[in-house]
Amino acid sequence: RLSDCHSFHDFRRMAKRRLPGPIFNYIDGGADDEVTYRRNTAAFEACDLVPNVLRGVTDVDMSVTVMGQRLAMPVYCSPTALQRLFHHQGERAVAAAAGKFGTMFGVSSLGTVSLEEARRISSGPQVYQFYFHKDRGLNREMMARAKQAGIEVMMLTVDSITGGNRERDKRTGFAIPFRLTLGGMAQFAIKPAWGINYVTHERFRLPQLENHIAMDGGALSISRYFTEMLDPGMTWDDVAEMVRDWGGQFCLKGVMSVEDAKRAVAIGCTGIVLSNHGGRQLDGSRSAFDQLAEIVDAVGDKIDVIMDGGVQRGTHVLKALALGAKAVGLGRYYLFPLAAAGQPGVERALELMRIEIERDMKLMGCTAIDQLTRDSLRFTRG
Ligand code: HOC
Repeated sequence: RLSDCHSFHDFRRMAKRRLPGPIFNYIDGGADDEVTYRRNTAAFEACDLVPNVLRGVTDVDMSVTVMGQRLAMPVYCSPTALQRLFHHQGERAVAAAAGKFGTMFGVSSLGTVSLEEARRISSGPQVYQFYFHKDRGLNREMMARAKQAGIEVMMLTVDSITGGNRERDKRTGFAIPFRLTLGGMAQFAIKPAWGINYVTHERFRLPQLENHIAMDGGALSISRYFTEMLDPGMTWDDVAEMVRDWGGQFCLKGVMSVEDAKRAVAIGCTGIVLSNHGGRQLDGSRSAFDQLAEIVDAVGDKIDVIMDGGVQRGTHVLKALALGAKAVGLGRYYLFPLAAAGQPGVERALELMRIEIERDMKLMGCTAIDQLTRDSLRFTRG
């Protein structure tokens, strides 16, 4: 039951019980040996908090401003793909829940609800995340649709010009739409709640892409999408042109080096998300948290630095903010609750995060985010 879920781990277990194995493992998995995936959370654990006491912490304000958007809490729902595969409410649930908590929601170009519909549902600011396709017309179309829909922040993912080696997906044969192979049917049989949901709700769609890919000709694998549709020849000049064309808040997701962060500043980006794609792309890549201080020191006064990866606790968020992140992105943290229970699940997860952040700020002796500084951190292990 939802009321028995008190943490990320409880939601993950509940999602695992409800989802067919290939779908659970698609969300849960990382690339190669999943070293980066594990490191993302371990990095937070290698950092200790040093609290202050007797500071008068009755009222806590956890709001932040990032890329021109005021957020009631310092976390937002990062864009993630294929959400209606996990629960029929998909992006609708996440958009509505994020809005209720006064935070930002990211809709993906691989989303299963149209960006226009998601924009109508979410009452908070909205990010539109997209990839750089070989088909330049498609890239232009995505930007034009986003502009028309009133999207506040464009986010181009730059760490995925080729697909990560997701061995769990290879073993399970994960592809979309979910295929009714023998193995697939067995999954329906053992996970009836998910199966009934999947077949009784509207057809699975990728509304941002459907005029450009043939979904009905068979299943689409992640590696096929990346290798056939994305342009590995993308350069900084291509992105500079997009930033100019957009003319508003534009953020690069997947920047990890100081050199690239400086280039993002130089071409006029207003934000960067330090991210290794949840450990799903380049295994062995450093965790965003470990890389954060270096990047903030280099460009933090010129651009908004955001991070994501492995965030499961309020204390993880506080550690990232103390190092200088302007906000923190959540991925699996809300996807497992979505899979487990739809919108009420996402709402409960965001509520738990809000309560944890408030409690942890009080225990740290802080009443506002800018009181969290590097003085409160010690790196003792790792
Ligand atoms: C069929 C294409 O960001 C991930 C996503 C990208 C999924 C591509 C799916 O899984 O990391």
